[in-house]
Amino acid sequence: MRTQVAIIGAGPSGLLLGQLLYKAGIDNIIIERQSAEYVLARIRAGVLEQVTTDLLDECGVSKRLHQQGLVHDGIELLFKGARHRIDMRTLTGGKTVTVYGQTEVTHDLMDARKAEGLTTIYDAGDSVTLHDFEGTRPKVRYVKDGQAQEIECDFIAGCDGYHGVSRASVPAGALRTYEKVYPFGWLGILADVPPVSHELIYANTERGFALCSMRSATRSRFYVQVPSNEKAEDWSDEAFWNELRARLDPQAREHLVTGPSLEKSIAPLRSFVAEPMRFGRLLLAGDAAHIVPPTGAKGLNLAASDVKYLSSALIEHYRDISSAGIDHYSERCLRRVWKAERFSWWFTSLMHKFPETGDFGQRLQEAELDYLVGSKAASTVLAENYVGLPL
Ligand code: RFL
Ligand code: PHB
Repeated sequence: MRTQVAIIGAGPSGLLLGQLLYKAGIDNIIIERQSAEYVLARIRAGVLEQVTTDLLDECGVSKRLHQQGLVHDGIELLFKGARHRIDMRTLTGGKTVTVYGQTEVTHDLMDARKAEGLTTIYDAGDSVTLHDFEGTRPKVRYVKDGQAQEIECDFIAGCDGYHGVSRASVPAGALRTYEKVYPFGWLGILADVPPVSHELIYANTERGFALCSMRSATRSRFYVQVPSNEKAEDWSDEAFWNELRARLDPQAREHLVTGPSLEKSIAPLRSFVAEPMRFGRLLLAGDAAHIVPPTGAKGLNLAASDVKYLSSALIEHYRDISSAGIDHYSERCLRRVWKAERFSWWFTSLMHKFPETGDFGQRLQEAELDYLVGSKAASTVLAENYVGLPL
C-alpha cells in the first residue's frame, strides 16, 4: 500500500489530522491498535477551547457540537467551604469554552471519515512498527488478520498517545524528556444525573481536590483526588458519592443528585514533554509528545493545536513545495505546549492536597485562592489560560 501520510492512532489527534489532510486533498491512512468501539468507550476530556471548536468547524464535523455542546462563560472555584465565580467571558473580552465530551468529538470524526470512505485500519494490536523515517521513504508495517502488511508513505504522523509506538521508535539519545509525576490520581465517575451547577466547580478542600463537570443537562462527570495506589474497583458508588459530598459546599451538597455509575476509573496525574517533536519524516502530535495533568482541561486542546500546526506544515509541503512549516513544526508546537504545561502544573498545585506540605501548604493555597478571586489581574491570568492562549 502507498499513501502520502500514514497516521498512527485513531484518537482525536489522528482523526482530526486525517480529516484536515483529506480536506486539503492529501491522502492518508490511519492505523489504530484497538477497535473503534474500544476507542469510543474511553471517557476522557470534556472542555473544548475555541481553537479546538474552530478546527472542528474547519473539518466540517461540528454540527452536533453546536447543537449539543454547552457554552460556558465561567467556572467556579470552591475553597474554605465557599464558591467564587471566575467570569471568563468578561475577563477575556468575550471568550468562552464549550463542554462537549471527547467521546462525542471522536464519534463525529469517525463518522465523517467513514462517510468519506477513508481508510482506517483498526485492531492492528501491538504489531505496528515504523521504519526509515530518517530517510525519504518511510514505511509502516503491521499485521492484520495474520497477514503482514506494509504502507509506504512520505510522512508518518505519530498520534498514538503516551503509550504509543511512535515516540518509542525514535533512537535513544535523539530525544530529551521532562517529567513530573504527581503522588495522586483522579477517581472519575460518569452518571446519568443532572449537573450540580450550570458551570464547572473546581474544589480545593482539606480532604483533597474535587471537580463537578458534566456532559449534558442529564449526564454528569465528577472527580475526586485519590492517592496514586488506589484502585477504582475498591470504590463503591456509595463511597464515591459520600467522598464527593464531603468535599462540596452546603448548597452544592443539597443539589447533588446521585445515581448508578456508567463508568468509573482512575487517571494518574503526570506532566511530560518530549523534545523535539520531529525526527526526519516522523512528526509527533498530542499525547504522544506531551501529557498535562487534567486540571486545566488542556490535553485534548493541545492535541488540536499540534494538529493545526502539523496539517498546515504538510499542506505547505505539498501545495507550496516548502519545508518551512515542517522545519519549524517542533518549535512552534513546543512554545504553546510549555505554556499549557506551566498552567496545568500551576492549577494542579493550587487545587490539590499535597501530603508533604501539610497544613502550611493548605493555608498557602487558600491565601493564593483568596488573592486570585479578589484580584482582577490574577483572575484574568486564570481566565486567559483556561479559555486557551492564541495559536
Ligand atoms: P489518545 O487519545 O491517547 O489516542 C491515541 C490513540 O493511539 C492508539 N495507539 C496506537 N495505535 C497504533 N499502534 C500503536 N502502537 C498504538 N498505541 C496507541 C490508541 O489506542 C489511541 O486510540 O491521544 P491523542 O489523540 O493525542 O488525544 C489526547 C487526548 O486524548 C488527551 O490529551 C485528553 O483526553 C486529556 N484530557 C483532557 N483534555 C482536555 O483538553 N480537556 C479535558 O477536559 C480533559 N480531561 C483528559 C481529561 C484526560 C483524562 N485521562 C483519562 C487521562 C480527563 C481525564 C480523566
Ligand atoms: C471533564 O469533564 O472530564 C473535565 C472537565 C474539566 C477538567 C478535566 C476534565 O479540567
